[in-house]
Amino acid sequence: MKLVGTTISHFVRRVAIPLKIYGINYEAIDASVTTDQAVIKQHSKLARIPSLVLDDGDVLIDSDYILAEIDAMVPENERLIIQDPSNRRHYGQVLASLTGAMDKATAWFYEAHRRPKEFVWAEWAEHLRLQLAGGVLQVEENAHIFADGSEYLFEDRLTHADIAAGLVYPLANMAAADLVNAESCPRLAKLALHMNSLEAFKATSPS
Ligand SMILES: N[C@@H](CCC(=O)N[C@@H](CS)C(=O)NCC(=O)O)C(=O)O
Repeated sequence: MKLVGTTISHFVRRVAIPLKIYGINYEAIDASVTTDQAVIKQHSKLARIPSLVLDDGDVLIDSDYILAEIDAMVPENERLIIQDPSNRRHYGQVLASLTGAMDKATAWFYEAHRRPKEFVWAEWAEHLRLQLAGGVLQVEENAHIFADGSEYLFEDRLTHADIAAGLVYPLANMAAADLVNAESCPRLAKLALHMNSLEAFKATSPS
């Protein structure tokens, strides 16, 4: 199995972290969308990362779908998902907010830092920055739905929602510290610290 994409990408780490936690071996192909397009396109003409090349040659794209396939490779009780169906809607909405914020982090980064300076549309960059912050703040504001006193968001167990929070909170805090910080987001700030101390987070850290 090969995971295509640099771990600078939070979407690639979203897949790499569960692979590590599940103990599924894979070869990391460290390809960047800015410098390694040819390598990325060999596996997916959509030219996005991550893609996961399975041993039978099938190529999976899109982190949500890749995670669904990876989850199916491990016993049900080990999957990093909620177990209680009554949490399905909240879990889905929290994940959608966090991965939506990840999308906005990528878009903001490209708009604000990748474009030649003379082409930067400052108002749009600011809009994207506020969307990134908004996705994270929206989850914090719904903290009342989370398991009381637990270090995790749902069911006192590690899920993909905790992993997404651990990845996107630091990005939002970096891009929008005026809005997303330990004071405005105590629950997510603490969770992100915890997540980033996990071996699987450290092992996939780009730095
Ligand atoms: N929805 C996709 C988003 C992946 C994504 O945006 N990847 C970025 C890197 S962080 C990328 O490949 N960008 C290049 C492009 O979309 O052209 C997923 O969950 O995998």
